[in-house]
Amino acid sequence: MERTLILIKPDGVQRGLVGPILARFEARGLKIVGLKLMQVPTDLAARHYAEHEGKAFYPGLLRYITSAPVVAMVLEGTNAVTAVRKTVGATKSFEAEAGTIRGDLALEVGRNLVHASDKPETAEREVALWFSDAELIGYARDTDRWIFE
Ligand code: IDP
Ligand code: MG
Repeated sequence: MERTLILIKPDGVQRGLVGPILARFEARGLKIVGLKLMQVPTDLAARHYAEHEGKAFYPGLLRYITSAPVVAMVLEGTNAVTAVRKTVGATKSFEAEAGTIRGDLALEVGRNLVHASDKPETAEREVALWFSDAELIGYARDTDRWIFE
């Protein structure tokens, strides 16, 4: 079972899309094992986006992610990293397929609503960066046997 980090970015919270975005992940069968609203400190934003330091969009990216609260969550499921990335859609929202979160709800690359870990190793690092062990709850759902083979 894999875990992955998702952020509903400030535009998602401001636009009232927390519920609709969360609903897509829940409907897919992913299990919420961590969930919180937070104002992101600049040092956390910088560590999260360290791979992009030096790029032209990096200062704007840090301003965007720290500009208003985000909803951070950890989702669990079989192949959760890949499944969530597919549900989120391409980085450039205007190129994201219809049916994805970005393809249905966003237009711009710098206002693309959601962050999702891009591979299992990244997910491990990001989950540990955003959540303490005590904030993550493993539990069984009665529906698990209808979702997981
Ligand atoms: P991802 O979020 O789909 O993994 P990354 O390439 O890791 O995409 O970029 C991280 C975030 O940085 C994007 O989600 C987007 O918010 C922002 N970003 C990436 N490229 C650009 C750009 O060219 N202009 C403005 N923002 C960008
Ligand atoms: Mg990325």
